[in-house]
Amino acid sequence: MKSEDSNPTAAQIGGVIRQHQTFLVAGHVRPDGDVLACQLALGLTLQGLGKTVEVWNPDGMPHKYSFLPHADLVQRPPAQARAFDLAIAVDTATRDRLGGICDRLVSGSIGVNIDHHISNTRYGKINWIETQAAATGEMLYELLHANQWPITPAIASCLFVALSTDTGSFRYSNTTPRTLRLAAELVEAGANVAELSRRCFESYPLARVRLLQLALADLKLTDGNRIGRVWLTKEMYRQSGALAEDTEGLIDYIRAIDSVVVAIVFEQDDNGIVRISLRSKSNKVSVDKIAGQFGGGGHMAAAGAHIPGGPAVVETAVLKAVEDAMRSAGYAAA
Ligand SMILES: [Mn+2]
Repeated sequence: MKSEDSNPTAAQIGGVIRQHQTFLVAGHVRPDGDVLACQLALGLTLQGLGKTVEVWNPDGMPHKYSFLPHADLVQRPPAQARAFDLAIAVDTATRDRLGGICDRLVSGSIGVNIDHHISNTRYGKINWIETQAAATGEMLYELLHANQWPITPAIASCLFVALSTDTGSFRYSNTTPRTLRLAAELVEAGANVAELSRRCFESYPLARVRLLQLALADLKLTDGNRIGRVWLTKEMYRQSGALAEDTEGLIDYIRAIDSVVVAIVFEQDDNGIVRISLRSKSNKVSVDKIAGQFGGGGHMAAAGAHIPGGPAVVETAVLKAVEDAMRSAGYAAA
């Protein structure tokens, strides 16, 4: 794997952008606050530079984030392939996570890959990967700042949401002095902390709470209450009326139990695949490594994977991997 020493500078990325006129900004499936806010912030920046830009997300703009400025810029990819001078992916660890966007590009490829995931596969022609960044939003701030491109109130609001959502409102261990300084600058540039925080963290549809209610009714704690896990089943979705997009952050309710070190959410999809999300509260237990054993990845403290197999078999295998990681980290068997 190439080291981050081979990263281009923000100024170099700016130079590449200046050379082109038509752009695609791409982001990952099951979008979160960071990816959507970054797609919009970059889209608005490119528009401000007089470029022609389209912003595609495989799942479109979820209702949850439709409060973001110029949210309607985010579109689902069209049926027909399109040509752009440059396609830029943000916050997306693998080409697969682009959900087929590359198939809708005449070039078939991503020109610039901007991301902070440790598991990024460097699938772009140019790869700018900073795993120390709390959010891809931090990198976009650097891009704008280094190239003296304006941070309008709309862009500041987007970047604030990117930082805020990927740090759990500046609570997770990825929050650095730099993250907090950037947040302060974004507030100076026009981001409204109270309003944006309310939209991100205190504005959920009732169906999500109903889904949470059903999931938590079946919460299981093992390994001395240090491993917490729930399933989100089709039946729970049906009963609650919740959508896939309503599940972002549900895992934090398990993570928040004081005894829990590793939290897991399991979910079965239609194609015999089990989707897992993992969170760790210990810097000795890297869930990125656990997810990696199943073909997934992410960050030390937050990761996921898509695993083929039946629910019981997958659950047993994942629990075993988590328990092994706990033992390696020095937690005695309970
Ligand atoms: Mn991110």
